[in-house]
Parts: sequence; C-alpha cells; structure tokens
Amino acid sequence: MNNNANESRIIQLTEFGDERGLLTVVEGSNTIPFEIKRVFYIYGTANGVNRGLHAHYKTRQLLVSVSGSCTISLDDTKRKKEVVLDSPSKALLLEPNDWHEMYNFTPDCVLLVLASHLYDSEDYIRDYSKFVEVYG
Ligand code: T46
Repeated sequence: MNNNANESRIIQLTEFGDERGLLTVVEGSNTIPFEIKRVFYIYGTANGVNRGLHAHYKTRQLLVSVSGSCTISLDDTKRKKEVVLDSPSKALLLEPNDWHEMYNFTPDCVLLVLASHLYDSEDYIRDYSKFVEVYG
C-alpha cells in the first residue's frame, strides 16, 4: 500500500445489484487492510462546514459517503490531493500520516468511517507544525 497522498487510495467496493436495488459490502480484512475496531458516521453537516484538519499517530480509516457527497483533501507533507466521495461503492483509505480536511458536504451526506483503533484523543495531531515535525 503506497503511503503518498498523490497515490490513489480509492477502493472500489463490490456492488451487488438486482431488480431490488443495490447492496455493497465491506468485509473486514477481505476488503480493507486493517481490522475494524470502530465505526462512526458524520451527518447533518451544516452548509459551509469544514471538519477534520488533523492527522493521526496510529489510526487508519476507510471513508465512504453512503449518501450524498463530500470532498476530502489529503496532505502527507510532500503532496496534496483532493478526493470527491460521491458514491456508496467508492471508499477512501486514510493513512495516519494523511492530514485531512472534509468539506463540500451535501445536506444529505452521511459519511461512514471504519477505523482501525478505538477512540483515543491522544492519537490526534491537530497542530500542523507538529504534523510536519512528525511526518515531514
Ligand atoms: C477523522 C475524521 C475522518 C468520540 O467521542 N469518539 C469517536 O470515535 C469520534 C470519531 C469522535 N468523538 C468525539 C470527539 C469530539 O468531541 O466526537 C466529537 C467530534 O469529533 P471530531 O471533531 O474529531 O470530528 P471530525 O469530523 O473532525 O473527525 C472525525 C474523526 O474524529 C477523525 O478520526 O479522521 O472524522
């Protein structure tokens, strides 16, 4: 798995479709390169709001906009990249060293996040100069 923000970490999830509609599966380590320890989702985001603006020490995450869309910017101190999550079958793998920001949330956006670690506020790097010190 390449760690550079310029390398695509988009995972195309399999869609099972029939006359009833669609079903998409994330099946643990068969789909993503970590064990899922935590699931959360971001929704009801007010117009113009930016979230994130941090990196992590350990946590890896998979982001899927299961409804609506949003944009994620990634910065690994060397390269920057922007990804639009606009399909329930399109997932973005976020590595700990991705400084990330989420924005352009549509009112119906539900951003599902699967995480490799339990919540720990000490795992966050919220200061950009500290981020560059750690990962630059
Ligand atoms: C990330 C991006 C993609 C908890 O108590 N437990 C949790 O598991 C989480 C994720 C959050 N919280 C609390 C901590 C804050 O009081 O929920 C509040 C909002 O969290 P935060 O401001 O960190 O939310 P975002 O949207 O900036 O970031 C979240 C994740 O925290 C983060 O890991 O990478 O989504």
